[in-house]
Amino acid sequence: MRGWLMLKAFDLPHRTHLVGLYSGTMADDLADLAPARLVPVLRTPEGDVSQDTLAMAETLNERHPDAGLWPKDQSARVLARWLAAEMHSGFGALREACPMNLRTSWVDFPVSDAVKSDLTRIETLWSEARSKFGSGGPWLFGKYSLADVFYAPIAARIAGYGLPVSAAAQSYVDAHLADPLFRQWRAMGATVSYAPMPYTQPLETRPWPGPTPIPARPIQTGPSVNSACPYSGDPVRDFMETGGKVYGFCNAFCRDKTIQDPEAWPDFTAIYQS
Ligand SMILES: N[C@@H](CCC(=O)N[C@@H](CS)C(=O)NCC(=O)O)C(=O)O
Repeated sequence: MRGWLMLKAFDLPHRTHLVGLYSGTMADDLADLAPARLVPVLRTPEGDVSQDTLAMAETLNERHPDAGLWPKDQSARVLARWLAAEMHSGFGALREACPMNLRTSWVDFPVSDAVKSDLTRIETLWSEARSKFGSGGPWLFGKYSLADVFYAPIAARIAGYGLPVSAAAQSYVDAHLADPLFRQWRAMGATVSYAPMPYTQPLETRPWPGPTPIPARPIQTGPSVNSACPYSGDPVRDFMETGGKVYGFCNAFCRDKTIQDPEAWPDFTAIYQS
């Protein structure tokens, strides 16, 4: 999620390639990128490879100095780098107990003292950034920055496991849940399944606490209100229905990611609302 967000949120030109994270094919999928062995992995146009979100973030910032990856203000940048680095190397108890699972939200998750202590630290850091630099918007430094990219998975865990946080921290979590890019990543993730699915809990589930997607379903045939795919502009082949109308897409993945959360996709909502 962090690797994709840092490319999308700052409009950096890129192509994405999906690897089989839990299908047993990951080593083969990453063979061309050795010695990379985990995701995310970044390959630059020159063919240089970096595998680690913090290293990727700095490489992207260096290549796109005007894209606003870190806050503009120097003091804000000092704190933003600190927050990102502390997330990257810290919060082990929370990350161990609550693996990120955007598919499911759990009821009555037992929160250990160690997880509570991580949450307290996270709230302290968020509050430091928000109180000093956050007045211009809902994000840690007002405007969305790499610091928010690094805390998006933490926000997802707080939401999915229903972890106890203050109202101020919950508003920051809610900003992530409502963020179209967060919703897009979640929608794309929901199109992939593994057998068995990882990260289950012996707990009851509840609806995802973010915005409720409008209902949509796949259908076999058109015609559709659009003849060109909203994403690629190519002729449509795969169809879905929502709000009593049929929409077409150039492939099943584009159709399925839209079904998961139609309103997360500006290119789709442009035709949906027209
Ligand atoms: N510190 C690394 C962590 C990378 C990492 O642990 N990636 C996980 C997915 S989030 C992974 O590739 N897991 C597959 C595995 O462990 O086989 C980073 O931030 O990039």
